[in-house]
Amino acid sequence: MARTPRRGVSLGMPFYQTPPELGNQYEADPVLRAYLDAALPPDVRKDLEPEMLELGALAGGPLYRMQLEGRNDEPKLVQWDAWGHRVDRIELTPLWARAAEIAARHGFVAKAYERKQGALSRIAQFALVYLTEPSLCVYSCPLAMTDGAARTLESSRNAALVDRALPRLTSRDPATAWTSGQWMTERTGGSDVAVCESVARQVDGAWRLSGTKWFSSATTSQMALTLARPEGNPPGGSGLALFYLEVRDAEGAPNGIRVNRLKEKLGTRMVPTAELTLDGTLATPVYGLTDGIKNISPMLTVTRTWNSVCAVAGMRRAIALARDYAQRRVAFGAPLAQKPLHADTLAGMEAEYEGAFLLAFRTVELLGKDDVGEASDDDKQLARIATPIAKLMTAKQAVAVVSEALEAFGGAGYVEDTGLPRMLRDAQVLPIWEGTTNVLSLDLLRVVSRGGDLSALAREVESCIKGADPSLKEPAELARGACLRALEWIVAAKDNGPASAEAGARRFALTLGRAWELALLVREATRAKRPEDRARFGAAARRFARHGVDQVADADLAADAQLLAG
Ligand code: UCC
Repeated sequence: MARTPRRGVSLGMPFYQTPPELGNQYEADPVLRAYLDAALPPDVRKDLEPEMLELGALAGGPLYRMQLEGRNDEPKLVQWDAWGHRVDRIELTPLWARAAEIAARHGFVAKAYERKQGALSRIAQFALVYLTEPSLCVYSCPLAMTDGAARTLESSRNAALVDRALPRLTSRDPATAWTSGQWMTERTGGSDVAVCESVARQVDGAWRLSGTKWFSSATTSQMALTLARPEGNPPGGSGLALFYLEVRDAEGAPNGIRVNRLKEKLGTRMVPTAELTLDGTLATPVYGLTDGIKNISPMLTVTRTWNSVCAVAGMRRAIALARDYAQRRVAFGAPLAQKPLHADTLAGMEAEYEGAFLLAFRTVELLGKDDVGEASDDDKQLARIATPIAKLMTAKQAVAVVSEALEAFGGAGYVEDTGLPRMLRDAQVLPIWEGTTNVLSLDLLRVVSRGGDLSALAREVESCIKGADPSLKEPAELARGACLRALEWIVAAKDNGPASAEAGARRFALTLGRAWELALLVREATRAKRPEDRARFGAAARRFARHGVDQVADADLAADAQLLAG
């Protein structure tokens, strides 16, 4: 008869382990605290403290437990009611319902528009998001789109739409707060948006949309921004127009929208991602009847920034769990934390995360300045390239770091009811949605090919490494050298023709990204207020430098690529 082992009773080789735990996620985060100490004036910093402590406790306690308990919860699509009426109602999970309430009350979107901290408001906003998001199972998705829609409408100066939607998108009252969708992807694809097939027709003076939206995230939103081609417009992105629509009419009936099904996805399982048919959907043009892609770009800037912040938040959560577990798990006679190779592995993950954190929040700083019209010419140049670089860098780093964190748990990291595998599945979307690594590398190339100046980045790197401690000479020089070489490489590659620049675009973007992250680590090691923070950022800079920075040095690999890619 098989023996059932009781907890704590050893039967030969027991495989009982103590699960990892999280404490207050704000108190336990020296990187966030050191960054905020350096980036914010003391009065702003002090004002944020109580809310950070509150959310840190929530994220590491009740929300984390709720997330583990609701591990298998998923949204449900109810297409028909009992009496045969098509209702297309999506029921959300209890965690998402709680997330919506927390997000509204704490102003996860509103903070950026109340602008109480002026240009620093984005830092305040994203610090809260970063603290809480890892316990909310990607509720960041509707919030990111809501923030993106708010900014797009605000910059459109379309007074009627601003008056109607902005107060709702930025409401702190959960009963009245709206979220927004961003319906861009069609059956023709998600990257090459210009070939979108949806059509807009004017009927009795009102615009009506028809088409299929193939990946519509968080479809429970009250409104959406979407693209369609007004009848008679030419093909291509400039022939598309940006439209605003409300998902239901005043009586709650669908606005010519059918939810065909929810997607079966690898991760982000709490996000209801739907295939939609638009059939005579009433919509309003946001900014005229052309240039839809250009006009939706403020939305992309915001959602890509959310992606970067959520990527670093996910990395930190995975590292926090792995580090806690390393204190508890005894193997080969000692806790894993005391094993030199395990400690070395955790250190490598931490260095990548710290570099990623600083680049994500640098992007946030630049967005905040732009929001309030305080961006200098250099800030504007930097902001345009920071968004794609930070998004592509942090997303790739998140997948690598979270994967390594799962490995740090051994078999437990591969077992569903530990809650750990979900982190990797959710990380894997980060390099895909909102522009893949290659699409964002090409976006960086777009800036260069349209005459954009990248010299602000060389100045940024220079200012980060200025005054660095002699122990950081090597990483500082590495960051400067890699950045300059990449900027020289792109000039030469352009001269060699578009194929050469395109083939090396990812290596170019990654080099700038790694050089920028390294320079920011050096800056933080120099400017941090407390000696222990300076020491830790310095150690992170030295370790990060060893993971490789310059990838353009060997970028002329066209002939090899032909052989290898087939
Ligand atoms: O919707 C999705 C899921 C939502 C979930 C949200 C979650 C958020 C994160 C949550 C946190 C965890 S996923 C689908 C998202 N789709 C994309 O990201 C699209 C990816 N594709 C691209 O980005 C492509 O590069 C395209 C679509 C922009 C390429 O289109 P075109 O037509 O070939 O582009 P053009 O002709 O080069 O650009 C058209 C105009 C140009 O302006 P002008 O003509 O004045 O030069 C560009 O400079 O748009 C301008 N433009 C931009 N401006 C294009 N991209 C940008 C940009 N990024 N910033 C500023």
